[in-house]
Amino acid sequence: MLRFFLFLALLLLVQHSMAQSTPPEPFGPIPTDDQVRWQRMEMNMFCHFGPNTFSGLEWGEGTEAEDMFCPTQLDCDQWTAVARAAGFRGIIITAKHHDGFCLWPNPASNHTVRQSKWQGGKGDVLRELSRACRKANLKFGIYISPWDRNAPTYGTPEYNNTFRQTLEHALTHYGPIFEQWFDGACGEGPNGKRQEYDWPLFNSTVLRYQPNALIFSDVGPGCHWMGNENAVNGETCWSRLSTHGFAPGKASPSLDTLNQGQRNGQHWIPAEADVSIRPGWFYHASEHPKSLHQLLSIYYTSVGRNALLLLNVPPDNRGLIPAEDSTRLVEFRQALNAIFRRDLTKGARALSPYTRDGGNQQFAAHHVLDTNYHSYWTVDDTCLNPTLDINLLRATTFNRIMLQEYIPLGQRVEAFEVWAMQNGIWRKVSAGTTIGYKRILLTQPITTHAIRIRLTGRACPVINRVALFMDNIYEEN
Ligand code: FUL
Repeated sequence: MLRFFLFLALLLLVQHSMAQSTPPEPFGPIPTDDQVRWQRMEMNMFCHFGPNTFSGLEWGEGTEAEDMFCPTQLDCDQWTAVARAAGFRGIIITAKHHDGFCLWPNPASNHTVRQSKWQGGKGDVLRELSRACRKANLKFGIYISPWDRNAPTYGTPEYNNTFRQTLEHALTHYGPIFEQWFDGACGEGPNGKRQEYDWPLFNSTVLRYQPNALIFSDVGPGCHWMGNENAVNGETCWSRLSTHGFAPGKASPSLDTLNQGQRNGQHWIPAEADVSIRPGWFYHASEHPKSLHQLLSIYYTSVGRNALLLLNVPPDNRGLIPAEDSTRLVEFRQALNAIFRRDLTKGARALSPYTRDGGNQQFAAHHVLDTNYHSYWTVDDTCLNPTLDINLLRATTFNRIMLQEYIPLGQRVEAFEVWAMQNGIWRKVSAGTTIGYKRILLTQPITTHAIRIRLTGRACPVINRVALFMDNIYEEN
């Protein structure tokens, strides 16, 4: 009998503590673990490299001789060193651009490095880069254009099968691929015809051989193009998108929709912002990298607005990243470090009268100040308009406010305001709609010893980070 009571008591205790610590249910579609990992990479490097690097074109004709591809000093370790110094987490290379030339000996094509004199036909850029990435602890991804101005079968149903073989080869010889980048462009091939792309076949091929890869296209399914090539994401940016009836390219949703995502979108498909450090995607001797100011602006309108930044840094005709680009990237990294290394909430206290389960420590406000990604502040399910106060250690001046939602539980916030205590009264200093994985707000310098954040959620908000920074480098025009 005693045992029975002990058991009952234990059961009640367990039940009680479980009820106390039940996290909110996810809201709407949620990211996969791969999508969360991907989003947390924040910045990746794109490399456009191929015959265009030597011809000066942006879109090769497909008729270029294979020997045109002849980098004299290719060194992928140099690329990865630059990527690491800049703080990128992965590299995506144009394994095949619209001209059809393959940077690896693709058996499904006769227009590859194997047919060139480069390294006696034994060269393989994907082999070199995938190895260099592994060595440097960077993730490796590939861009393979379905549009092919060289493939003789392009414009016929047979081409879809050739393209499947192309994917199959690239996806099975170079280790894990974190992202497969699909361009929606669908122009004419050598016979003047356009191709009807078999997207279900392409996507299923990728996922068959690389189940952890995110597929990028205008409509995902892993991540989606955000509607422009300037990396200016919508200030409202949902990571949800409905894609039924749409396809990459001409059949994609409107640019506005791509730019802002959809409040009621049916799938979790976060935004990726691709932009080039130079005017063109490929290297051209006459072009030069963007200024530090432009790169910081890009950072704020992409990473700062719930998108991942894919910054293109084209290697030159030697096969190296030019010094002016690597210098600019190091400046960029130094600037980001200078701005974001010092979180001005250090030593602050975070408080909320709304904390879940009557103030359960597991969900307490102080979790927004720690850097543990998986700890967060949240409130009762019925509380859709909570507030959170951050009492700073002393009067502090900042001009950047960073907010992060804990996206494994979905994107929940649809409006927020930030208030600052000044001369004894609360003044509204910033406001917006969505937060998502990360939102960075730009303000004039604000001096205060307390801020209050008001949130409106579609479901109870779940916030894992609030931070304040002072940026003395970038000034908005
Ligand atoms: C576009 C392509 O047409 C450009 O050449 C470039 O590759 C860019 C990233 O995507 O659609």
